[in-house]
Amino acid sequence: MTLYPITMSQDDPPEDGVDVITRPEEKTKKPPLYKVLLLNDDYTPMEFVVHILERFFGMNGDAANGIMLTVHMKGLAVVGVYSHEIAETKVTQVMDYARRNQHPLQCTMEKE
Ligand code: TYC
Repeated sequence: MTLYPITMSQDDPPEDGVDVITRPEEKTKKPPLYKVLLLNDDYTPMEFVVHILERFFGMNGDAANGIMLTVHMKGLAVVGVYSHEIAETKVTQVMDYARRNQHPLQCTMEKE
């Protein structure tokens, strides 16, 4: 009697009697996501932060104002969740834009 590995179909005989059993999770692992965080400071003008959120995170004025106030009151907020590459680009764009405009605004990312 032939015993088949559990991942193989009974219609499909093993080629040399050996097969690797892979759990479904290992075959279909999703790429990790990253939160982009905006941090509060005492100097960056509120209107500038609202502008950043509209320009780089596609928010409308009301959403941008609400998130800016959350950062102002709580110290930080998540402003978006992206793949590693997109999150890194957003952080760089915000940091460069703030620096060019001489504001100390800080933006970071962390794995979700
Ligand atoms: N705390 C700033 C002020 O009072 C406003 C501010 C909001 C700064 C959000 C940074 O990410 C920030 N002018």
